[in-house]
Amino acid sequence: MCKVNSDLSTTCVCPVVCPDDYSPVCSVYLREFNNTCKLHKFACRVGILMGIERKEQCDFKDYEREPCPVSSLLQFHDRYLEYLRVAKDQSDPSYDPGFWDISRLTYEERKDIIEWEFNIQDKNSNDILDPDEIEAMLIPFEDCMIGFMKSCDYDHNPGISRVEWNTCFPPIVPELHEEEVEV
Ligand SMILES: [Ca+2]
Ligand SMILES: [Ca+2]
Repeated sequence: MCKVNSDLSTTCVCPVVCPDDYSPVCSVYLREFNNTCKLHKFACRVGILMGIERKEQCDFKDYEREPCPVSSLLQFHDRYLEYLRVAKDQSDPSYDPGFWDISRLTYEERKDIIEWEFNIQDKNSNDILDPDEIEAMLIPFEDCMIGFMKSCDYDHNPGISRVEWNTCFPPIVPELHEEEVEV
């Protein structure tokens, strides 16, 4: 549904109509959908990546984590970005966070924060967030975090690459120049 562009932004085409087939899927946020199309439609509409935990009903007793409530999910990405911005701010006295409203960060400011976190967490500098590095990043009592990390790892190569990480935080939308807008 989404593809990564050369500048690491993403272009998504959302399904408009889904079949009514009942072929349940359980998302990595432990939210169940009647079929895969409906999962993609929901994720695309709210502008997030959403991985599939398994192609059957969610059976919560199989998991040690709690489902991520939709209300938390919808604001998770901004909440996490805000958390990272505060961390970055505290680590670097010369860093000027500018506006405190996360929605007013520019594309470059968002990218700086996201890449800063990647560089810090990639302890062995292999340009991948390895499974043990990801484990260390999980915030306790944050029900949406595991789903978020699993959704980031969408290419099914172990770990989260820099490209995957950069696309975890939609909307990262570069300022469009008029000549780049397709009509
Ligand atoms: Ca690493
Ligand atoms: Ca991966």
